[in-house]
Order: sequence, then C-alpha cells, then structure tokens
Amino acid sequence: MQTRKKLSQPTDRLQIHNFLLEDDRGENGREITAGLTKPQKRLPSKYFYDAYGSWLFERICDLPEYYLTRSELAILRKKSPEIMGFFNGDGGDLVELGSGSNRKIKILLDAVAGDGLRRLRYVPVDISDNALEEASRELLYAYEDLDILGVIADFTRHLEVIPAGRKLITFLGSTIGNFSGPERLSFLRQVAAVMKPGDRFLLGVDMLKSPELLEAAYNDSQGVTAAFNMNILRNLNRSLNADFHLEDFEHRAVFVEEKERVEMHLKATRATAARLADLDLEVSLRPGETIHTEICQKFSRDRARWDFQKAGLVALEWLTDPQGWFSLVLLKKARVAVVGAASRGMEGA
Ligand code: SAH
Ligand code: AVI
Repeated sequence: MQTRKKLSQPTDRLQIHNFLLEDDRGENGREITAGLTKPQKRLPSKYFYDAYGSWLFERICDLPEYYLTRSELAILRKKSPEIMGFFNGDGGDLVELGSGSNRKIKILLDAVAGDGLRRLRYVPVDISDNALEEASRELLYAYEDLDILGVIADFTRHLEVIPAGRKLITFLGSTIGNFSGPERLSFLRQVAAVMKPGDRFLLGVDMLKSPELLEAAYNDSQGVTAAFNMNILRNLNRSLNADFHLEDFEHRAVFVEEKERVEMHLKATRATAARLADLDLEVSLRPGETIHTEICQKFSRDRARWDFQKAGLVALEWLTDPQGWFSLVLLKKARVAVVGAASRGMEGA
C-alpha cells in the first residue's frame, strides 16, 4: 500500500479552483430571463446561495421544524464507520457536491481510523465561493493530515471537473430534491458518467411524510426560511443591478400533494415591478402573482429507484433514521448492458 507524503504547511494542503466561467454569466442571464418571462415566473434555487444565503441556510438547519438535518446527522453518526470503510486500505477522493458547511463531512472524516486521512483527499464542490473557502480553511486546521481540493463550480454544468480517481461522491441534505424531474435525471446521469465501476455515490433523500410536518419545515415560526427565500431577490439586486422591492413580496411554502413536493414561492402582495439593469429586463407582477423559487421534492423509495434505474445507478443500501424520515442511499454505477445481450437476458445492474 502506498502512502502519499504529506506536506507540512497547511497552505500546501489546500488548493481552490474556480470553474465559474465568463460563459456561465451569459448562461445565467439567459436562464434568469427565461424564468422571469414565463407565465409562471421562476428562478433557479442556486441563486439563494450568496454568502448571506449560505449563512441563512445554516440557520435553517438548526430550526426545530427543519427535521431534515437532524435526521441525516443521526444516520451519519451511526453509519459513518461503515460508509468510510470504502476507503479502507486504498485511499481516494471524498467528493462532496453542494458542500456548504462542514458539519456533515466532519462526522465522516472523524470515522476514518488510524492514519487513513493521509491517503484521503476531500473535494468539496460548491457554487458559493465564500462558503466554500471558509469551510475548506476550517477543515484544513481541524484535520492536519487531510489534503483538500476545493472546487467552486455549478454542479449542473461542470461535473467533469471531479477528479477521475477512486472516489466516494456524496450529495447530502436532499439537495437532489431541489431539481425538477428532468433536471434530476440529467444530474444523476452526469454523476453516473463520472463514476467508475468501483466508485460509490452517497445520496441524501428526504422521504415523503405528512403534509403538516413538511409544511412546518418550510414555514418556520422564526421566519428564517422566509428570509432565505427573500434573499434570492436581494442577491439578484446586488449581482445584476436589479431593484426588486422586497417589501412587496411575501414568503409562501406549500405542499403540492399530486407532485409530492413542497414548492416555495415569493408572492407579490401588491402590483410591483423591477428592472434588472445588467440583463436589460423589466419584470412586473400583478397582486397575488408569484415567482416560483424552489422545488423540494419528497421521495418514496419507488420514485427514487425509478430515477436511479433511468440514470444507470443501482442502490446497494438504504440507511435511514429511526422514524424513516430521511434516507442516505449508497449507490453504484450499473453495469452497462452489452449490445446484443438481450437474447441471453440483458442485465442492467
Ligand atoms: N450539503 C449541505 C448544504 C446543502 S444547501 C447540507 O446538506 O447541509 C445546498 C448547497 O448546494 C449550498 O451550499 C449551495 O451553495 C450549493 N449549491 C446549490 N446549487 C448549486 C449548484 N448549481 N452548483 C454548486 N453548488 C450549488
Ligand atoms: C438545500 N435544500 C435541500 C433545502 C431544502 O430543504 O430543499 C433548501 C431549503 N429551502 C428551504 N428550506 C431549506
């Protein structure tokens, strides 16, 4: 077994690469314009996450109503040695998509036995540059044997930047639920495409449960989720030279039963208009009209399995909390069906 020699200076153990390109600015502008000119106005939820939005999300994680983080942490605390057993002996990359803060990854890192961290590299991938840099630096000092490759990127566009070696990819928090059905499938297919047969993918999914619990989780009594929702407009005002009047909007989060998802909207309480100067775009809303800001899909095992199958992934294990509210699904890449194997009984998994 080969051990990599560690460099002694913390700064030698941390590299941060920014893959957010000038091209992305143009693409983002087109995406925002397209969303705000639809009959049902829509904004992609990635625009929540400037530095303040990332901070607000961390406050959401501590809310009594937001059971998701507590449930997932409980699973991680119990199962982290088993999960990190993947690296035993060989080392490799622990990739975290949409990494945010460190609270979950620390539980996994703490479960690595002996000098295992020396053979491991942590690769957080996030669009929120400040949050990623801050979190990476904190880890650098907390784990003196760990190498970190921070990747500032949009995981819907730049998944090819994930290192090609042996890896465990994690995507926690049920961020997968923030995609629409087609976006989710496209994302899962991209993850499968960057995986090799021995790699593993650990995916957090929030399970379907009572509408009361779900709606409470997105309508907290302290108004933190409302502030998080509103931050999408604050972020556009700052980054695109826009002038949305925040006081003309209110937070709405409802469980849409037939779609098995919570939808977050910003509802205009009166007629209001905004100009997004950098996009040369004017937007107006009637009283009661909404901007749809987030999808929070909730999953049955069947729905999730269906997505995995279509994306070429196979669930090896479902790890759940005692209430069965949240699941961490350990996945591998499906074996590719051999062309012409149909007559011999083609196998997809
Ligand atoms: N994984 C953490 C954070 C979840 S919040 C947890 O489970 O608590 C969602 C995270 O995904 C945020 O850190 C946000 O900045 C990041 N994110 C959202 N959209 C993204 C995108 N398109 N590309 C990269 N990161 C994104
Ligand atoms: C990041 N994501 C999984 C959160 C969720 O629950 O869908 C974002 C969030 N939106 C409102 N509260 C939390």
